[in-house]
Amino acid sequence: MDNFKIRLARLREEHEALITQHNHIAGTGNGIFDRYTYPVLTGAHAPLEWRYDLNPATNPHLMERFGINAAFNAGAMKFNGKYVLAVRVEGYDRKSFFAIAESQNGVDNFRFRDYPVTMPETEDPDTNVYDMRLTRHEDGWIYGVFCSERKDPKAAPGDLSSAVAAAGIARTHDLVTWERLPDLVSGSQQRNVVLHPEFVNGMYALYTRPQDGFIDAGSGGGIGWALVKDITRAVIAPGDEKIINFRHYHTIKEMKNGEGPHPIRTPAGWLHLAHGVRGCAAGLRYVLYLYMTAPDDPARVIAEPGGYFMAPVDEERFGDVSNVLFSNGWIADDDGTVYIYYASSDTRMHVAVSSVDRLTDYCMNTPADGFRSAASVKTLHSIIARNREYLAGK
Ligand code: BGC
Ligand code: BMA
Repeated sequence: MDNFKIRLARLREEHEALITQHNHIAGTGNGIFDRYTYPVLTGAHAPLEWRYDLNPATNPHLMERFGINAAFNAGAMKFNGKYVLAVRVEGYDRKSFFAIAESQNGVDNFRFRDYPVTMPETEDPDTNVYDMRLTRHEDGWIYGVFCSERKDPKAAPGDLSSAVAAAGIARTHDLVTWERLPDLVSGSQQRNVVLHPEFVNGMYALYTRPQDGFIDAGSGGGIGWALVKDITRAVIAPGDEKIINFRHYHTIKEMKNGEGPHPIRTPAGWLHLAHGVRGCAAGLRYVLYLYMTAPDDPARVIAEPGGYFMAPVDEERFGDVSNVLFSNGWIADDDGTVYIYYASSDTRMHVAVSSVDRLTDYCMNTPADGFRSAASVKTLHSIIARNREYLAGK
């Protein structure tokens, strides 16, 4: 009993110290964004009430009864003045679910709500749900669009890993009670589907990522775009999905790409955050990149800086699925600050901070990918020559 009390007091103290740890900007940065030093959420941030039976009569050893493996790939929004994350929480059983965590300042003191989200199922229950994008739509609802994964009904006997990915759609007003709508119907599997916040030609607009198989994008050429009349029965007819941001040979998005959170409206156009994937001997490498589309046409690309915007560094490189940065949440604050919530290696959540001005400048003034080594050298030569000329004239 005494041992139980002593351990519980210690667990409480350690947990409280972890979630109240002050965060601060790390290093000098590259001028484009500033990373914060500590992860904003990890599996260890999950409340003790989730993980332990706290009654000494039924749990004399104060054992963990429900392990939380990771907290990652969170959707984000400002809600009632707070910075809110809809986190992909994953148990030791490899099932993920959504849980809301909130902070007053967006960079530390994120605290999970008492209960995770109860997401209603459709008549075809999801095996796993993950990577929710939050959109406050101009129709007045808050939407959560996420990946719903089910075992492939066509899998051969004994094949226990073939799966089918679809876009699950739910909506809420309070982030507590969710109404589940039918999954998106399109001609292919889908992951990384995102709802645009505004109506386009009176219709709902979706960023999609058509894929031939569960892992391979295959002939799905990149990030797609489709208009849907009725979000309560979202259907993309064959031929109505067009690719707006393409994959290319020998780039950071050679193998796959996908929209991150919904884009941010800026005076110069829509600012998009996406992920790009390439394959290498060590497996898939996921990095983040930005692109911009026209103010009056969110589907027309007007700028795309070459290469990645953020890639995993230091501790970010390691985790359950190493060498992965993934983001499906950012918040543009009223003062123009942008909080970029990104996960590293399918394990933990971090924040980096920038501004609408800085990210626009980055998109407009970073050289585009020239697709060849010689083109990169040419770009570098012109930067160096301009610098030498400027410095010599001072
Ligand atoms: C995992 C996702 C992953 C997907 C494709 C799913 O089973 O839960 O994290 O993105 O497979 O690899
Ligand atoms: C994907 C995503 C993420 C994950 C990544 C790396 O396909 O949808 O859930 O972060 O793989 O495992």
